[in-house]
Amino acid sequence: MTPRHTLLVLLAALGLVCAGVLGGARPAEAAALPNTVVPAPVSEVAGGSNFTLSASATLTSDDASIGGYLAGILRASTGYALPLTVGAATPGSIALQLTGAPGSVGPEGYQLTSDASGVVIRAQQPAGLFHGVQTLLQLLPPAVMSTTVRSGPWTVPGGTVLDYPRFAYRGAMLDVARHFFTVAQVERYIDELALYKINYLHLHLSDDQGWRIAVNSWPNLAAYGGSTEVGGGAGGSYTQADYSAIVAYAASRYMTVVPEIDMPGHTNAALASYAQLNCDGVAPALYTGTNVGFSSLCVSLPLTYTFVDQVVGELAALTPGPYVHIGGDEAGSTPLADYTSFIDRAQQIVADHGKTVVGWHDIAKASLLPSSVAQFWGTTTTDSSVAAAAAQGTRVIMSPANKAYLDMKYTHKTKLGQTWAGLIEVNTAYGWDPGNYLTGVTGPSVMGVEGPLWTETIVTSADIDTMAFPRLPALAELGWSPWSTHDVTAFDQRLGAQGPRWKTMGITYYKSPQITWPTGS
Ligand code: TNX
Repeated sequence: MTPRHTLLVLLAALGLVCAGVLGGARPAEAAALPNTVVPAPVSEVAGGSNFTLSASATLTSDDASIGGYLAGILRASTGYALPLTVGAATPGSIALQLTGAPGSVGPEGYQLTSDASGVVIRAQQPAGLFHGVQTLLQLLPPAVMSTTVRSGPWTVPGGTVLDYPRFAYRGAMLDVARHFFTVAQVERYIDELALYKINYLHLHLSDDQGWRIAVNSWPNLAAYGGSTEVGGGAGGSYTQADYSAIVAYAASRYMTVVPEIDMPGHTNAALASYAQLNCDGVAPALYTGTNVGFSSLCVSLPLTYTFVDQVVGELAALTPGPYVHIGGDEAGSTPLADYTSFIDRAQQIVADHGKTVVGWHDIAKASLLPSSVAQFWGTTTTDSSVAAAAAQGTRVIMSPANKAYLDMKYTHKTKLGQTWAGLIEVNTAYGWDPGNYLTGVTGPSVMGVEGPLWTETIVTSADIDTMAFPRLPALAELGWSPWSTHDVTAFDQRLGAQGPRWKTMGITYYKSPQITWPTGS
């Protein structure tokens, strides 16, 4: 039990003793904040009276779109009118305010106070308000997530939450190349990720099996390279307008899109689309299997760099976020000297388009620009080239495949997924410290954590849900919560409390036997 939990138990015990001394039933005022919020907040102090939303309540918000987001969820499940206004909080209301937050909350944090007179969420920036809204939703009963009217009472326990993230980067990756997912499917996943304060969506937009984003200067990439997927299905691709719609939807959930074009390996779809990109001038056939490491852009060909420049240029222009991911993994058919010279040039091209490079940690074999970010996907806790890069100032996103890969099976019985990095049960996904995991990669070298979901075996939204839940919330907690809150017993209880929410929302999840799922999950 952490000191914080000890304090909560003591407070709860005190409440019971007082109630006993006073000779009455335990007053509602004595309720402790329940251990239900994922990711665990920095601090939660129970106290004061509970708040119960009434049919005549109002919402006030300094940010109209976040107010609208919360109103949309609450109106649907409560059936209350909940008129949205701007200005001072009225008694009985929920107020979202961009004033009065303590400085410690930073750009993404918030303070939430709840008592009989109302709930007030204060933040310095809209992102903080949005995160506070997610906490508020988790303090309300699970039925609040219903899209049809349910019965209350809609009670928020009295108390104060002060909260802000441990890491600036808390990501999830979706591989839309091995199997294609529509804009609506990606938006559904964005909504799910937002519940857990994920703030980066990494889209793996190209691979051997498919090219998924229209590039005006190279139209065959999407038209032909996007025409199939693993298993030989029809595949698909995003128009530039589709991609912009995903970017805008993510932004409405305070999430930044990181687009990935994987190079120089994982490029069969591009090579199949343009014969002139191949060293021998011959286009290979489209590929619908699941092997890796067999394709490579032609590093000695000048046209290769025209291609990279035009593709990155169009993508950078469509991407408001700071990062472009250049892949760089498993370039098994690119000789090392070619690989490093390619990565050097690709980094410069990305920089010329005003973006910061992210690459799988294999790029640490090249000489990295000071700004470049390496995404660690290994299965060991030492990697000399990543440690050397970190010592030079390279920042690292932690996605160790044996902990963070959402496409690994939970157990041998899991129908979907792979096993090459091991089996990943919930407590394995939770049981590591991203800030102190990889030798030589600690402190400011760690930019954050990401859960990649590769989709060789993943076809539907239900498949996505089954692999991401409940492990994604575990990773989200590693990314957000202070290490001092890390406690597997308390976490498993918090996670169990999410089950009824997922059920209400129609999220198919793996009912891990490690978790006690409450009735109604
Ligand atoms: C390795 S991890 C890959 C992907 C596969 C994944 C399957 C990494 C950077 N590359 O190409 O989809 O394994 O788990």
